[in-house]
Amino acid sequence: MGSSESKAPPVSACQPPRPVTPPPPLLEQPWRKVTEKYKDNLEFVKSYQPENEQVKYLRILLYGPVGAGKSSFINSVDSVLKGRPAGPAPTDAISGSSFTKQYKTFKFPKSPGVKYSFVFNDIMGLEQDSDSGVSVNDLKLALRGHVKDGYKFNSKNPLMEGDDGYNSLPTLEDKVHVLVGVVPANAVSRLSAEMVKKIREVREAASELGIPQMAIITKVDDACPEVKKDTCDIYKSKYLKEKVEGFHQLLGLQMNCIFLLKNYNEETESNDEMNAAIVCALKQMLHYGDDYLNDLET
Ligand SMILES: Nc1nc2c(ncn2[C@@H]2O[C@H](COP(=O)(O)OP(=O)(O)OP(=O)(O)O)[C@@H](O)[C@H]2O)c(=O)[nH]1
Ligand SMILES: [Mg+2]
Repeated sequence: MGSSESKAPPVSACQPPRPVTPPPPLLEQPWRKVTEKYKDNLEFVKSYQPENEQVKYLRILLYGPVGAGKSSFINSVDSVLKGRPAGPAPTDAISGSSFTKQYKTFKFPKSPGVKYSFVFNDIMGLEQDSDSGVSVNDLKLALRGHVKDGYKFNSKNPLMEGDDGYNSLPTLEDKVHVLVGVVPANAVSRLSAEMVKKIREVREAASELGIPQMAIITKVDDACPEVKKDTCDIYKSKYLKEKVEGFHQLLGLQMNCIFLLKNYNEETESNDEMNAAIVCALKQMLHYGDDYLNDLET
């Protein structure tokens, strides 16, 4: 018996390698707290009025790659304000080129005949080729308020002074007060060099005009299975935090100007966790835009 025991191979040699436990995909605490401030943030957004009396509406321009969720974000804002899914901006799941073709201002109804004091401009998506999608030139004109509402973009013929869609005498209200880049989470590390160049060019033009800039990272549900299961974990996801850091490094935007969210697309009911992330981003847009408008006055 003793000999059979002594011949037994060392225990460690018989055991299969111990499986390595992968690190948990979620942080214990969210790195940005959005849910507990939701009601206050919503109240702020709903009661917002520009301090600068030269403008009735603060203007936010969305831009970004085709299919990023720009129009969907406008619908998400409307959904939060109405407390139910809503969709004033048409969206599309399958078109290879930009579904949005026109420059359009979206206002949001507050009560009969009254609108909230901020508007969004939806725009054609950016594409990597130079002659498709919205041209960087048109985006620069939009920043300065030269693009008339309803203008239909033509990728091959950018807008020129003298064209019907050209507003030669823009007021402060026609100009953009906050510029917001929209990029899906899964696309952050896959943006082509051409796309990054276009985004940088637009950012530089906005910086020259002193226009504040932010970004929203959409489709967090597509990028992170834990978030797909439970939307309240957006700011706990390590993977999504890496996306924010990656975007910060790629384009130089400060981390506190980059927001994660899921747009309303498949929901039939309002969702407070989704709303909290959307409103947190929107509140910041209003703060930055308001600071910009106030700085013009001083
Ligand atoms: N899963 C998921 N789908 C989204 C989200 N946001 C937008 N989508 C979907 O993505 C598709 C494109 O969204 P759009 O809002 O049309 O994108 P866009 O940036 O306006 O695109 P263009 O107008 O073509 O430039 C639609 O099918 C949306 O329903 C999101 O947060 N999560
Ligand atoms: Mg669109």
